[in-house]
Amino acid sequence: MKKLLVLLLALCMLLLPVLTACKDTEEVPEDTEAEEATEADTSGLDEWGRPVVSIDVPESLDFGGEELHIICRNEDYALVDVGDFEEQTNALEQQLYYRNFDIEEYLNIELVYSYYDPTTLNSKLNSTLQKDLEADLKTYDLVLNYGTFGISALVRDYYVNLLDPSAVPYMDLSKPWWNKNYIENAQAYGQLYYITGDYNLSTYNRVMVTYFNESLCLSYGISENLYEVALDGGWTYERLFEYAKMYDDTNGNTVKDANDVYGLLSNANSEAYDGFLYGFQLNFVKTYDDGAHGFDIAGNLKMEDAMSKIQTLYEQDGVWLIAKTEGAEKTSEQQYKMFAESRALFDIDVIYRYKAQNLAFRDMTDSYGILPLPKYDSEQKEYGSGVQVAYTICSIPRYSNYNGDMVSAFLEYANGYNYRTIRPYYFENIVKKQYFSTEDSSKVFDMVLASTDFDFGEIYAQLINQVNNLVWRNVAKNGGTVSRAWAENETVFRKKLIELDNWFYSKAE
Ligand SMILES: [Ca+2]
Repeated sequence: MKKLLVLLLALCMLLLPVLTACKDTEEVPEDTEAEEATEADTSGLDEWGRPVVSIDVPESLDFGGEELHIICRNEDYALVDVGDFEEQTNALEQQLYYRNFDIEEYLNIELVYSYYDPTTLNSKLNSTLQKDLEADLKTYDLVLNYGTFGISALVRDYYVNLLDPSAVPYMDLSKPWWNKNYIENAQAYGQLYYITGDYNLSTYNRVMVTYFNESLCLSYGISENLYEVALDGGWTYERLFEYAKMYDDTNGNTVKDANDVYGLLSNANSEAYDGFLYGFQLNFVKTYDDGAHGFDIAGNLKMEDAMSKIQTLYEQDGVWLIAKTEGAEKTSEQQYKMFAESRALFDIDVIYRYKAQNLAFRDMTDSYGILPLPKYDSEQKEYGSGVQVAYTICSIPRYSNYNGDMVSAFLEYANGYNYRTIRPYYFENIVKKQYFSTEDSSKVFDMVLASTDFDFGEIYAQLINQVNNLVWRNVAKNGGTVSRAWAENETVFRKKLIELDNWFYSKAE
């Protein structure tokens, strides 16, 4: 199929002087379901009540069949961004595959991909890119990187400032397909080097939620409608705390093991703790009026109390924590299997971890749903949701002759395209109908998405002496207090944050 398209494109280019409207004459695979989804009503809203917004990337653009080379993450769950599915195994993969044809046709480009491991600051992805940038080889036009490691100092000096309209003429960050909260929290002194938007379905997939097994909750006497509780704003720490006491030695061997039933299941590698930062509306870092950043940790009584709450929560009888509970495995496989096999009433995890987890949940006999992370207390007005640090960020490498027109047109068009078609297709037809399947669960899902938040301190944690690990995750997992962890590392934290701010400031000059 792709070869055919390339041939058509080549033919088209030969005939270009004659065929002025080359783009309109080509045969490309039709994306009927998604196309139907774009039809607007007269009120200016689409069928899901979202504003119909034009993508202002002119159709007259023509990059002459040039390759747009994307260096990207090789992990299974991040492939939904680039959608390079030569062999599609489901409807979403098919939609994404055809989307790419449409984009290639619209801009007259050819998408090319290189996949590397992105999972450290010095990852293969970052080091490969760094060598290429240093030698100014111009191999890559666009980078799709792992959120928490993509900000690596190896490559950041070579990135285009996305807030400079002359550098990215076709990007319009006011459009609804760009993640405003990320943009607001990732920038400093008018500099923004990373961005995430609707093109990055993997970012949505990393949103943390509380799953609950509806059938199991009923059989263990939880009769209240948890969706209603959540939608009425009543899903709080206190409730989850009560449920986390529930434990049933179902195999009767008087030993807590992975075959029993637990009130609360999660993963001490990250998800058990990270989401509560946002659920409780806490930030590591605040921004001053002059644009500089400062910590909001020392003397933060709410953060200290929140830590104590989380530690107490996970000490309850009915808790099984991956990588923490005695006898538990270290990786997430046991977590998703236990939930899928009805071994837990509640489970704190991301929307989509990877394919095997997703398939196991969809194959479950019991019905399950999602709730947000609980509120700190009933006084808290809104829920807060966090995105686990493995979300995807996009950057444009600044070679001496990088093609800002082409990459910005691609990013704007791909994000706008996903906003119009892929995102509603994914959310409405797949996530809501296949993952969650009830209308109430869908409402909760919308509420969760509407409350997602980023924190400068966590976005750049790897450059701030791993502040998220040292004052939060490790303390929650291993005991101690936020204030002690802060005191032990305060000097380095402050030094690193100033260095980071200074770096941003130096780029602004
Ligand atoms: Ca047992």
